[in-house]
Amino acid sequence: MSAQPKEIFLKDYQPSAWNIDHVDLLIQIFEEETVVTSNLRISRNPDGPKDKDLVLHGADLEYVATSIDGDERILDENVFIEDETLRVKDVPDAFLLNTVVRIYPEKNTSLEGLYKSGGMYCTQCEAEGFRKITWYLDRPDVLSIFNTRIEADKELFPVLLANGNEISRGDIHNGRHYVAWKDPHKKPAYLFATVAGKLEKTTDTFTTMSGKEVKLELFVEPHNLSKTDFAMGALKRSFKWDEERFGREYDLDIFMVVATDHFNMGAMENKGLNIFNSAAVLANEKTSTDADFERIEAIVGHEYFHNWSGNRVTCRDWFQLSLKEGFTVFRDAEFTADLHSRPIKRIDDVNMLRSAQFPEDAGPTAHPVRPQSFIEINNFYTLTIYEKGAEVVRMIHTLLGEENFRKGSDLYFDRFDGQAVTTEDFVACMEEVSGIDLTQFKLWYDFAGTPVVTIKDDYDATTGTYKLTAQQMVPDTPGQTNKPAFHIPVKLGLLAESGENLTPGSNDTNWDAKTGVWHLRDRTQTIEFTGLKSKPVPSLLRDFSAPVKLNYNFDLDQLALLAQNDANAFNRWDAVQRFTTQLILAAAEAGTEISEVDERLLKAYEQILADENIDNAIRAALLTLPSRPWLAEQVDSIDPIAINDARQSLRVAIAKAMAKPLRGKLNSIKRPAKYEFKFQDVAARRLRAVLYAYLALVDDKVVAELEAQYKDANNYSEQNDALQILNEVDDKASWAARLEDFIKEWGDDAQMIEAWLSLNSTSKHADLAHITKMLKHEKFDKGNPNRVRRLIGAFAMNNIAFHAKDGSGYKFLAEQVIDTDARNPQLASRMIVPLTRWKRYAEQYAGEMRSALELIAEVKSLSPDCFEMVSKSLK
Ligand code: B3K
Ligand code: ZN
Repeated sequence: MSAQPKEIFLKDYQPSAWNIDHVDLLIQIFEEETVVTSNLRISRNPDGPKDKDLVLHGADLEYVATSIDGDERILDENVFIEDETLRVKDVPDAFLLNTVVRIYPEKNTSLEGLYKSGGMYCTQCEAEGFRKITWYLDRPDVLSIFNTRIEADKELFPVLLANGNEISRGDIHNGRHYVAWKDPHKKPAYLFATVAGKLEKTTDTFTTMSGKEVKLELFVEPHNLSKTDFAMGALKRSFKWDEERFGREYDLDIFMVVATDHFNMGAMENKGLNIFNSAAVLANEKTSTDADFERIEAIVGHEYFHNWSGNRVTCRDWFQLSLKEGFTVFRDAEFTADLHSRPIKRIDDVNMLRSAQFPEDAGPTAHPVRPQSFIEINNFYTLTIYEKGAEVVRMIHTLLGEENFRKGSDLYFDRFDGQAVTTEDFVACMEEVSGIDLTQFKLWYDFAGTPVVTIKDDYDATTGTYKLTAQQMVPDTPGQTNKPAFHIPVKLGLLAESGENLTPGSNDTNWDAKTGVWHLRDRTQTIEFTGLKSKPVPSLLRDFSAPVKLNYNFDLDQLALLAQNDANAFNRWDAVQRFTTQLILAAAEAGTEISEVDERLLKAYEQILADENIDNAIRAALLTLPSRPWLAEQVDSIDPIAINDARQSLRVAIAKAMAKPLRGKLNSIKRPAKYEFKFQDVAARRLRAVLYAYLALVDDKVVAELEAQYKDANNYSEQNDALQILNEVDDKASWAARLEDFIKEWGDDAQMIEAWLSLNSTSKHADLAHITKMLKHEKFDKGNPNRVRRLIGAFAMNNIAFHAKDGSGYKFLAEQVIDTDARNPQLASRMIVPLTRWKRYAEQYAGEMRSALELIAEVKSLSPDCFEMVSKSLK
């Protein structure tokens, strides 16, 4: 491995010695290079350390010139470059710094800074990409006013964009032109953006709550114009929702979105100029699934909501990343829940949390929601920062209630508008408006690991009292042991043996009767409920009121009762999950197949199919077995093949036992004649897909029916449902033929190529030989992160072939990581994730995974990104 990169610590934070009061940027794009001229008005920060020198960040910049207050300076002992910085010695307290650099966006494969995606130029500056554009104080607590002028060839790049409002444009010599932009809002450099391209746009307007008309513009490459309507609608819904639910109004005359094919993540909230991965914004019914529409709506909302939670109020330093990300994920989750279905959104989110965040929190890269150190900040855009961070905000919401939470967020936005702040500042506002002491609660920010809450109960028939005793334990994580007790809100209810939902009564000071929340604050805590005629069944952690693993020794009778009667939709689902988890894990451990389904489960399923009081989406969720990663997370030593086989055997057994009612339900669902992305229709499609997936395992007619559905459906959602199931039950030859047809039909559509790559990598037929062959396919492009994720990433995350006992799958991934790292460290680093969990696997897998990690570790010029992941994993 290369020399150890530097670790940065939260405890070392110091304010900047310098402010940048104003930025003037001139970006001149030429065919093979770009020249960036920057004029920075700099002054001493009265609250900062008394440095004599100015030290600016810069990476991969070719030095051209520097001047201070108009005096040209050459590189000498007073102005010099060292370790990705430009140091200017002994500067005055206020001055104008001019620098000129040359950069090469065409060669920038890291997709960070200014780079070329196809024919267009675009930027990605979060977290530390601005330093690849010009010398700057590239840290989130330095906020400035930006003026940007871009110049480029007029024919090749008719559209030139930057943050804020356009102030002028015009032609210059040699067929070139310019556009100048001014952003009146102070912002950190990570929110800077610029775009140049031959783009077309869809436009619309939104009138804000104070009556201001905002122009909405969505820019795409011309062939994508037919895929912009949905995102535009989602954008308007976002504007409206943030006004209604959070009182937040948009603050510029124009809001622009640009779609680009090459992007390292989903999208970026640059002020007034969001840049989106095409996959996260372009959609129409011919090429997008319901899940795509859902995801796009959520991301469009998320980036827009950042305008307040992130842009107007930003982070003091990158350790506070969850201040904006956790809060904004909470906001987008509420947006989706308000628009569609609250319980379904909760179930979807908890599935993701348990399947991906819990494993992260139990692995070598586990870190607190507010980390105390990092090597490469790009490695910290994690499920913990985003999803667990959102859970922490959700718990604050639970503790305060909607009204006080809104008061707290109003106070936060008012008080810190235009500032860079900390999670402490956020929590302090919540405490101030509610009078609730969150001192203990704040431990959630500082300690990693998923808390385990173990609950035992005891019923006394003579007094009618029911006692619950909870014990909490936060497991050790790298660098953190012996953790204190957390404040954990456990929402609960009780059910009588008859299935009736009771109203629990208790005088306990930690019991909140209004919300049904039991506040755990001690390592061990007991509560007594009175007035119970018989022993109740507890419904624990309703709505997943805290991101914990909750253990209670449920027997299958209790779970069956909850599955059929719990008034809390989330817990009804969770009861079925717990029930099926018990069956699958018992079989996996014994190495047996499940051939008969427990009668109680069948009864519950039959009732679920018949129950008129639940919608089809809930029905679909109830009928879906726990994910393989979540099952794996619940065992001591993971055997992925055994878990997969046991889970599959239960699916087959259910299908056999219930073929008739499943078919009956399927036939009763009408397929709407016209595709619409609306909840009832989406729910019906979800249920049809779940039912078909079962029936395909036992009913010979299904293949023909699904083939017909694939051919005659007027929307890709139904086609994809058919494909996904056929992908599982097809023989190899039909599978290959179908994929061949697919790419012939859709080979010009980027989103469909991506879908096709996934179909290629997730089937049971997708062995290593197939994936290796696919790497050479003309539609695969290793420079495009979406394609890499859909082929290699999906293979490693979902495919059983990845876990071949000889370690060939792991070695393949290691080789791909090494190859990718040389171009795009951020992408490569993410690809390592499946290997990092090696210690959790049974011996024969763990050893091979470790060897694969060691292969990566041996590389001499490994990026800091991969170095951090690999060295933490091998520790
Ligand atoms: N803030 C960006 C993520 C930036 C990732 C940089 N490696 C998107 C988002 O969370 O909205
Ligand atoms: Zn975000």
